[in-house]
Amino acid sequence: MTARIVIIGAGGHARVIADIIQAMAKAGSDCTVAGYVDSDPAKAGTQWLGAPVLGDDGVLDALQREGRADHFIIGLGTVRGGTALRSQLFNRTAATGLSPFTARHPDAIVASQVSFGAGCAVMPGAVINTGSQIGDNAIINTRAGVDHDCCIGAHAHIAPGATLSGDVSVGEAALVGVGAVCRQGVRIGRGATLGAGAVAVGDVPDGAVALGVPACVTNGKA
Ligand code: JB3
Repeated sequence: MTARIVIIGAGGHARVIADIIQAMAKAGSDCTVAGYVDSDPAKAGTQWLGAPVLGDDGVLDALQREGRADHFIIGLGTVRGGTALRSQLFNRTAATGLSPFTARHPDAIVASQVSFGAGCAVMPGAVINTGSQIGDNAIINTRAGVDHDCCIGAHAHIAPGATLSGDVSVGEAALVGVGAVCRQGVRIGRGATLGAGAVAVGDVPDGAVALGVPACVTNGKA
C-alpha cells in the first residue's frame, strides 16, 4: 500500500524532504507526500510540489483517524529550538499513531551493514559507510560523509558537507555544522554543537558548543 506521508513543517528543509520523497517514488518506492503541517497560519492552503499545507499540528490526529495519512517525517532542520524541538515534534507526532518514514534520496550512497532508526532523512550526495548506525529522526544532510562504524544518535543533524571519519560517535540531538570535520574516533556529546567549519580533533562534551580549527569549547553561538 502506498505510504502517504505528512511532513511536519513547510520551510526549506521540508521542501527538500518532499523532493526526496518524489525522487524515491520516481525510483520505484511506493510513497507519496500527503501534505505538510506548519505552525504558521499564513502557510495553510499553500502548496509545494503539488502537495498542500493542511493546517498546523492540531490536524494530525484527524489525518490519521480519517486515513488521509499513515506516515510522517520531521521537516524541521536547524530552527529556533533546534534539535530539541525536532525531538519533541517526533515524539508528539508518533503518539498520534502515524508511523515514522525514512526518506533516503536515491543518489545517496549507503554501504552494506548500515542501520537506520525510524524517520531519518538522507539527502542527495550523502555517503554513509559500512557499519554505521543512524538513530531515529537523524538527518544526514546534502553531501555529508559518515564513514565506517559511526554512531549517530537519535534526532542528531549532520549538516551539509560535514565529514565524519571512521568510528565517530555523535550524541542524541547533537548538531555537526555545515562543513565541519571530525577526526576518527572522536565523540560529539549529547546535545552538543560542533560549529560550521570547525575541526574536532578531540571529544566535545555533552551540551557544549565547540568552534574553530582545531575546535575549542566556547559559550558562543555556532
Ligand atoms: O542548510 C540547509 C541545507 N538547510 C537548512 C535546514 C537544515 O534548516 C535551512 O536552510 C534552514 O536553516 C532550516 O530549514 P527549516 O527548518 O525548514 O527552517 P525554515 O525554512 O525556517 O522553516 C521552518 C518551518 O517550521 C516554518 O515554516 C515554521 O513555521 C515551521 N515550524 C516552526 N515550529 C513548525 C513548528 N511547524 C510545525 N508543524 N510545528 C512546529 O512546532
